[in-house]
Amino acid sequence: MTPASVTAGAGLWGGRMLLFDEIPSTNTWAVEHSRELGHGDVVRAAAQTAGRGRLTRSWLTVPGAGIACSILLRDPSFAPVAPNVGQAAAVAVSDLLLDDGLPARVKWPNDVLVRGRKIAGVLAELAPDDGAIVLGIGLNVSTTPESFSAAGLAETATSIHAAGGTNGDPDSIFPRLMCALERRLDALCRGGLDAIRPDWTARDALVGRRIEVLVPDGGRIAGRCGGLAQDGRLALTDDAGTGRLFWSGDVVKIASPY
Ligand code: BT5
Repeated sequence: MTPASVTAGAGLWGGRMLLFDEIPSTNTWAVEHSRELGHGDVVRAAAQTAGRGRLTRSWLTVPGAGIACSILLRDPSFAPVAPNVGQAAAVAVSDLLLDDGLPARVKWPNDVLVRGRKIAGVLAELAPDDGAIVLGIGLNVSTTPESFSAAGLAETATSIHAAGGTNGDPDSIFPRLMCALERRLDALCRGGLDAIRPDWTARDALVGRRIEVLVPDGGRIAGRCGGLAQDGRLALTDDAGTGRLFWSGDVVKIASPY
């Protein structure tokens, strides 16, 4: 499988953009071909047939209606902030949406919501071959409510168009996403998570709310969300009053503020 086009300088920090018409998953391709990719190269596809979420979940990319891309990060300056690149990417996507007048919020670990519905997801992985980071972003641009319904996402997903944002198409929005991403990733490398955290907190869909966290062993822990900790973990005061921090998990229930 080879890209339909490769454009020098169109990636991040002068990297290349490799564009596919259709591919199973940009993250899978980038992980498998990481040795052929340089820092800032972007793998993008108009359609994904097997888009992936975290764990074994899937990501819907309707052909021509969304942005699906993966960015390769190889510069050593990313090593200390590797656990936080997904959070920087979620804030970058929310920058773009807020500029279009949409009330974008971020949800730990790295989702972007508009009015409680998911509009973008982020999947950061390590390429096992060479330790580079593959940062995947899926953003719904013109996906229709009918397409979400057909995928069982009628109640939980939205797109820029469905939420009443710009009429731009994925191709016109993509360069803006790249700019926002480059800016936030540069800030993360220079200043660590501290450079991102204030904006994350201002846009946090969870802080101060009663939430339930589904932890990797299958347990559920309920309590009041304390927001994003200094290292990127989720802070929670559980119902027994004990402070807890989570590196991974899923927030499965969000109630109104306490
Ligand atoms: C994510 O996982 O949200 C990460 C999504 C990353 C997608 C990008 S696209 C480019 C790159 N290549 C890939 O193959 N992946 C990345 P997670 O937090 O596990 O959420 C997955 C869940 O979101 C699914 O189980 C569905 O419930 C829901 N979902 C799937 N597709 C969606 C969509 N298009 N919009 C909103 N929600 C969706």
